[in-house]
Formats: sequence, structure tokens, C-alpha cells
Amino acid sequence: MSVQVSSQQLQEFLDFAVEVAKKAGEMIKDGFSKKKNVETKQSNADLVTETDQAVEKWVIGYINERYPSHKFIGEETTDGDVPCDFTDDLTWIVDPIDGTTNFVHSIPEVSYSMGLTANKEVIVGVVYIPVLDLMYTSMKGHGSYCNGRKLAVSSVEDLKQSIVIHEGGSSRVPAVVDTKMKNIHSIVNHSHGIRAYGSAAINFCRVADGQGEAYVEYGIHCWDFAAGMLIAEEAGAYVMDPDGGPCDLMKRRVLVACGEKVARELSAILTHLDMGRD
Ligand code: LIP
Repeated sequence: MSVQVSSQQLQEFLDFAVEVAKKAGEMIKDGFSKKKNVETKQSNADLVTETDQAVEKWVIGYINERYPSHKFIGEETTDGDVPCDFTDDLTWIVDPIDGTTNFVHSIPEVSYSMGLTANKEVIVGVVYIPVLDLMYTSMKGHGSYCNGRKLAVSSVEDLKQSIVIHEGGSSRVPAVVDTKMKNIHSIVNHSHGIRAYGSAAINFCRVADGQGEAYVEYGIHCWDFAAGMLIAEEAGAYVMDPDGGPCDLMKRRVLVACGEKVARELSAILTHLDMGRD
């Protein structure tokens, strides 16, 4: 049976996510100014710190206290070898620090990302950049905001007049790196230029705020983009799978643009990578 969420509950869930994000943000800001203990995961460039782990642990406890029946998917507690338990149930999808590499290198583009899904659709999204005190919020059907200011995507209609955000990601598999390099070459030749902010969630918020026209990445995870995807969509963005089909939250790749035309023009110049599923 599908989950029904009233507009009052939707607002309650958003308020809760903002409250959690503010508290998580304090922990992140505290860790940001200290010496970090860094470990690696899948590759030498896939980093985790004690702050990532501490934030996620605290968030799980806090959600369990308030909403014991809700499910949870988080970066630091997901076993990469087991598929995520993604169902129609209300599910919080959390990245305790999106932009861990930035965090390690003291670059302020570091975010806390928290999305809530119902019937496998994101209905609430919050991305908070604590060092810059930027709170991006969104509820399905109600627009998206940054510190209360309504967001809208860029009105550019051609890829050749677009800024495209694209990340190298953390995979160091030679064939993956080679294809990404080919894609960078292709994007540079068909656009105004390329940018990478080091946090998928922030990349989505940039597109939502008209600071760049498109963003494409292969190899990200659902916790990197659940919240950001809703924030961008609610600001008018077009989100799809990079090969042009519908976006699949578990498919580890996504393309978002200020409009469908730019999205399809970008899709057409890329070599698509299959990065497996979460
Ligand atoms: C990271 C992203 C980054 C992306 C990496 C990685 P983390 O998340 O947000 O933009 O390129 O693949 O997923 O590891 O900092 O949470």
C-alpha cells in the first residue's frame, strides 16, 4: 500500500530536517576547524573522517527517537556489497558530510544532505552548508529556497552558452577515469566552461540557484543527490538519467539542467558509464 503524506506532515518533516541539519552543521563546523583523522574507503580518494561517522551516528539516533517507524539509508552505515533497502516506506537518505574531500582540505564547500522519500519519491530535501551558513530547503510541489529566498534556474536555452558542472569523483578505475576525461574534453568544446565544487549536493543547489546551467556525474550515490535533486527540480530544473531515460535514485548517475533542451544536448555529447547500483 502506498504511503500517504498530508501537507501538514510534509511541513513537519521539513521542519524536522532543518532542525537536524542545524545541529549536524554545528558538529561539522566544529570538526572543520580541527585536525582531521582521515581514513580511505574504496580508493585512495574516497575519504571518511571521524566527523562523518559521528554526525551519521547522531542523526540515526535522533531520527529513531522522533520517527521510530521510518527507515534510514546513510553513507557511513551502508555496506557497499549489499543493495540499499529502498522501499515505498518513509525513508531518510542522509549524507553526513557531502564534500568530505573539501572538508579534509579545509575548503568551505561542505554540506549536510538529508532527503525524505515516500513511495520511492523524494518529498523533502535539505542541504546545509554550515561554514557559509546557507540552508537550502524544499518540499515536493512547494518550490525551493535558500535561507528563505526562492530559487529559480537559469533561463539559458543552449548548451553552448552553459556552464556545466562535472566531478572527477572518487573512482580510480582507469577505464572510468579515461571516460570522464573524454567527457570533460567534450563538455569544454560544447559549452562556456566546466566547474566542480566538490559536493554533489552543492552542485545541485548551484543549478537550482541559476549559478551554472547543468551538472552531470557518474559514480555518485543516492545520499549524495536525493535532497539536491528535489531542490533543483523544485527550482525548475530538468533531472534525468545521463542517457536520457528517467532518473533512478539508486543508479549512481544523474544529469540535471536548467531545462530539457540543455539536458538533452549535454546527454548527446557524453560517453555514458554504467557505475552499478546502490
Ligand atoms: C562526494 C561527492 C562529490 C563526488 C564524489 C563523492 P562524499 O561525496 O559529493 O561531488 O564527486 O563522487 O560522492 O564522499 O564527499 O560524501
